[in-house]
Order: sequence, then structure tokens, then C-alpha cells
Amino acid sequence: MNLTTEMTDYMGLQGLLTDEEKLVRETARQFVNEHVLPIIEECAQTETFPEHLIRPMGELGFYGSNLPEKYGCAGLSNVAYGLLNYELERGDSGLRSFVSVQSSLVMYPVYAYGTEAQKEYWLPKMATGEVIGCFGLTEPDFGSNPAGMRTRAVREGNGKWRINGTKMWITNGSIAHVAVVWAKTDEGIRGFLVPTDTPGFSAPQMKGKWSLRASVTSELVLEDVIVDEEESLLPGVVGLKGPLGCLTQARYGIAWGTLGAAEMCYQTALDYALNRIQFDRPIAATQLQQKKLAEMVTELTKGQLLAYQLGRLKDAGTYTPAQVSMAKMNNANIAREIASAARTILGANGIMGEYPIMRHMANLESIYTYEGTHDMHTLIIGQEITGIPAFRS
Ligand code: TGC
Ligand code: FAD
Repeated sequence: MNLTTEMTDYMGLQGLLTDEEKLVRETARQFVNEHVLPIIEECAQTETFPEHLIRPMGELGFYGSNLPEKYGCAGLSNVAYGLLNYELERGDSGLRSFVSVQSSLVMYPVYAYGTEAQKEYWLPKMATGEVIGCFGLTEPDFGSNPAGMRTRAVREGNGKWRINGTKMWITNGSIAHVAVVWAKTDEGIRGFLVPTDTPGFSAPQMKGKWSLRASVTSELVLEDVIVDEEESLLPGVVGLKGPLGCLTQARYGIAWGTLGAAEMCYQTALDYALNRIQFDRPIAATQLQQKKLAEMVTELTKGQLLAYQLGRLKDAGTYTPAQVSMAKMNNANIAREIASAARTILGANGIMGEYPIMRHMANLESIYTYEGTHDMHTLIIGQEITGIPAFRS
């Protein structure tokens, strides 16, 4: 088990951090070393999310950590939020997914699009982990193209809405108390806060994943779900830019998080290469394995600097969604490649759960696909630099 307290830092990233950002990173790493690494392999093997960690993470301020203190959140910088994601995903992408969804896909839309009453009611409870949320955008027939969604919300009169539809692949769905559901209306796409005990709402868990096994993934089924407009409708946004604005927040966190998984794979492979003797010398003494390790640490370092600069742009409020796409696309991709290279360095041991690599490698297949596939982010950047959207004819 790799319990190092120092992050892999080839280009002095830590020298660019504030004291608060350093403290957040160290706190999260200590939490992962003490509470996640000892149990996470068992969780993955048994397809179990470690629910007992939800409240302790709330006590440490991990949820909505870049949202204001006024709502019970930590009010941290975006770089601190990114470092938190990095450290959590060093433990497991499922844990980081839980925190990403809660923070960027549930608390963020309440904060950005909700009424003052909705913010005051939900955010403090979500910050502690007393209330868990999920985010329903993807549908069985609409993944990369959410604009086509079929879930529909209709005004009933008397201040009520009726929602019908099915969402799929929803992280935290079966353990959530409230779902942010995006639905088509006569006015365009709108967001609703749907308590999961509302009649007509169900969230069957999807079992049998070979990736993100320590994370809950569910369908959301809404059959004539009736919600109250004042409590449920997020009034601050109409149109696809609502959910896409949330995705920008979560993709930013993923750009950092994937590097944590990459670091764990790199450090495990480095350690193994230094200790594994073949032909009477450590395999780390061979040029072939050194080339792999050198390329891994180079890509990890480039990814860190990309994420850091994006974080500073985000803190300054000058970043663009396409810049976030570049960081998500690049960092998920290099993490996936680093995990794969690390697996080869461990030889047969690389496939064993005793080492964290195969778990990270499998997790990263989901991360490469969710929050916009690698291809979609390529096309978003393509659109930004050419002015031509290539998604559709
Ligand atoms: P398009 O016409 O380009 O845009 C519609 C409106 O949205 C605005 N916009 C954005 N706003 C904020 N952030 C962004 N990233 C934005 N991208 C676009 C845009 O300006 C426009 O605004 P307005 O005012 O003109 O109406 O929309 P399109 O239908 O052509 O689609 C564009 C495309 C393909 C890029 C988009 O559909 C896309 O990103 N598709 C990928 C879908 C996706 O990422 N799904 C993720 C689901 S959630 C998830 O995976 C959670 S994983 C959870 C975990 O961490 O465990
Ligand atoms: P598709 O859109 O069908 O894509 C299939 C392939 O076609 C991909 O390679 C894609 O890149 C390619 N493709 C599609 N369109 C084009 C095009 N125009 N040009 C070129 N290539 C194209 N969603 C939520 O709403 N909430 C969640 O909490 C959530 N959690 C998830 C958790 C997990 C574990 C997973 C795996 C997914 C989750 N998702 C969630 C869904 C995720 O966002 C979608 O899987 C993703 O957006 C891709 O959609 P899709 O799987 O339908 O693939």
C-alpha cells in the first residue's frame, strides 16, 4: 500500500500553492491514507460504496468546498478544490466521483440557479453529507447529445409540475435523497430538485460494472412525478446551458482528479521497479522500464501544470469551457495511459488487487467516457479553434 504523504512534484507545483491550499491537500491525503486505502480494494471487489465515509468527509468540508461559507461550505479557491479531487482520486475514482457529483453537479446548480430559500434549505445539509444528491442528465438514447432528451416536465397549474422520463448511468442515484433532474418543458430544458421519496420516483441500481465498482450507478425512473414549483424548479436558468454549466464545474475537478489516480499508478510502478530483481538487477536499471517511468512522470507533471493554470484562470474568472475540456480530455487520457504503462511494469502482479493499478485502470475507462467523452472534448476544442461544430451535420 502506497502511503506516501508527499505528492509527486517534479516542477515545484507546491511552491505555487497558498498555505491554505497546501493544508487542504495534506488533509485530504491523510484522510485517504488512513480511511480509504485500507478498505478500497475490498469495496471494489464487492461492488460497495463506502457509505460510512460520507459524514466524515462532510466534517472535513469536502463537499461544495469552493462555495461560500455563508451556506456552510468551506469557501476555498478552485485550486484547493482541484487538489482535493486529486487526493481523493489517488484513493479511488469512485470516491472522487461521489464528491464531484455532490459538489459540482448538485450543490453548484442549487447555488447558481436556485432561489435563496432553496440555497438556505439544501446547501448546509449537503455540505455536511446529511443530504446526498445525484444529477440526472444522461438518458438511454441520449448520452453525448443531451439536447435530445425525452424526459418531459409539464406545468399542471396550481403551482405543480408533472415529470415523466428515464435517466441512466446516474452516479449516487440509489443512495441520493434528492435528484437534480433535467427535463424538456415548453419553455426549454429546465432543472428540478426532486426528493427521491416522491411518489413515482425510483432509482434501481445498475450492477455488474467492471469499472467504478466502488461507486453507486443507477437508473432514475420518473412516472408521473408531481413536484411543487416553488420548492423544486431551479428558476435561474433555461436551456441546455444549465446542465452544461454544471458539467464545466465537474470537468474541472476531474482534470485534477485523474492525476491523483495517475500518481498512485506511477508511484506504485516506480517502487515496484526499484525492488523487483530480474537478471540479477532491479528492473528499474533497464532502459526500457526507465523510459516508461520517465514518460509517466513527464505526462503527470504536464497534466499538473495544465490543471494548475486552469485553476488560477478559474479563480480569476477568466477561463472558458473549452479550456476545461482541454484539461479534462488531456488529463483523463494521460492518466489512462499511465495506468496502462504502470500495469506492464508490475508484470503478472499488475493484474492483482493487492496493487491498486488494475482498479485505477478500470476506473479510468469510465472517467475517459463520462462528463463528455474524449471524442466530444476533442470536438469542443475543434469548434473553439475553427468556429465549426462538428458534432452534428
Ligand atoms: P450548444 O448549442 O453548443 O450549447 C447550448 C448552450 O449551452 C452553452 N454551453 C455551455 N455553457 C456552459 N458550459 C459549457 N461547457 C457549455 N457548452 C455549451 C452554449 O453557449 C449554449 O448557450 P445558449 O445561451 O446559446 O443557449 O449545445 P449542443 O447541443 O450543440 O451540445 C454541445 C455539446 C456536444 C458540447 C454538449 O452536448 C456536450 O458537452 N455533450 C457531452 C454530454 C456530457 O458531457 N454529459 C455528461 C453527463 S453528467 C456525467 O457524466 C456525470 S459523471 C459523474 C461523476 O463524476 O461520477
Ligand atoms: P454515446 O454518446 O452513445 O457515444 C458512444 C461513442 O460515440 C463514444 O465513443 C462517443 O465519443 C462517440 N460519439 C458520439 N457522438 C459523436 C459525434 N458527434 N462525433 C464523433 N463521435 C461521437 N450521466 C449523468 O447524467 N449523470 C451521472 O451521474 C453520470 N454518471 C456516470 C457514471 C458512470 C460510471 C458512467 C460510465 C457514465 C455516467 N454518466 C452520467 C453518463 C455519461 O456522461 C455518458 O456515458 C457519456 O456522456 C457518453 O454517453 P454514452 O455512454 O451514451 O455514449
